[in-house]
Amino acid sequence: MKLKRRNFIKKSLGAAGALVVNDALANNSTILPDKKQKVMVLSTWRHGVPANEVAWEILKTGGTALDAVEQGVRVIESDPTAMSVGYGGRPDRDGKVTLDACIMDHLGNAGSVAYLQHIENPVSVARKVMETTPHVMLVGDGALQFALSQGFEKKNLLTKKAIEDWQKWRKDTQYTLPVNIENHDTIGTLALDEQGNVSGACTTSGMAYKMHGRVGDSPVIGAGLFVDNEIGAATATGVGELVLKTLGSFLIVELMRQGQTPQQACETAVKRITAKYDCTDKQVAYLAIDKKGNYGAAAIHQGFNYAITQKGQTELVDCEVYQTKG
Ligand code: SD4
Repeated sequence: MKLKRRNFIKKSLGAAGALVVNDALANNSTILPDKKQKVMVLSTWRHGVPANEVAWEILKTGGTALDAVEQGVRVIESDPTAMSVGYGGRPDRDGKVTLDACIMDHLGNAGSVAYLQHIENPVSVARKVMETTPHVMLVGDGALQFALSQGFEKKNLLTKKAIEDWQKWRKDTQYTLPVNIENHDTIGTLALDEQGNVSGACTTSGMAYKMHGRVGDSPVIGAGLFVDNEIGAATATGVGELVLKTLGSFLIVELMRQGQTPQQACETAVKRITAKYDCTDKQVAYLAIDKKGNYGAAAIHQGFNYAITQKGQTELVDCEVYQTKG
């Protein structure tokens, strides 16, 4: 990767910078033959590791990128220790867990839910929206009613730990709105399957302690996620308002269409934000993949990492390119 662009800083990593999390599959007979070498899956943040491992189980047996991204992120949605996604996600400032998610396939189909409460796996509701309705996006009570009609079960998503943290937050901050580098960890997952098709999914409980009714970038096609099977795909994490105002994932795919590499396109999209907005305490990070299996990542600030799985091996990688304001 070319990393030395003006205003961008390369964090020096060395060989130890990438943590090899699981190389078990690389050492056995399931290793993929050459023609399938570009099969891969990438996910944002550390919880991308278990998500990728589930996605890989699907990809390695010839499954679709669409199934892989859905099943991968579901694991994180259902994990109460992942406190920015699905069950156990941090609530809004009024104590309600409201979820945003979307999914997009290689045919350009898209489905999305926003401000959805009481459903553990919003990504699967988004997929149902995509596959069984003429619409792209359902929100709030309508999304919940639709989910229930499709057989999803209602569940209390607010865990004891999330309640305790929220109560502490209310006491400490006196209900002021927090927007900072620390309070988000959305999962965005992009996969390239054996057929050479790209799909993506993005799911979140949104910014912790957001205003009730707030929807971020994650369920908005083109903002939190965009897939164009001719080109590639991109996903976003961080302060959704900044991603929404620049339509970051769509921008990245369009930049790749114009010839930028995934890495260059992610950097351009980050610069588009920092050129216009004060990002002193606000993080946004992008992850992108192209049809050939090239990928890239860039962030405003240090601290973003992502998981990549190829040939059965998963690595957690610190994003090497970030931009301080300027
Ligand atoms: C949001 N983009 O709701 C989401 C939060 C996030 O990593 O990305 N967290 O604004």
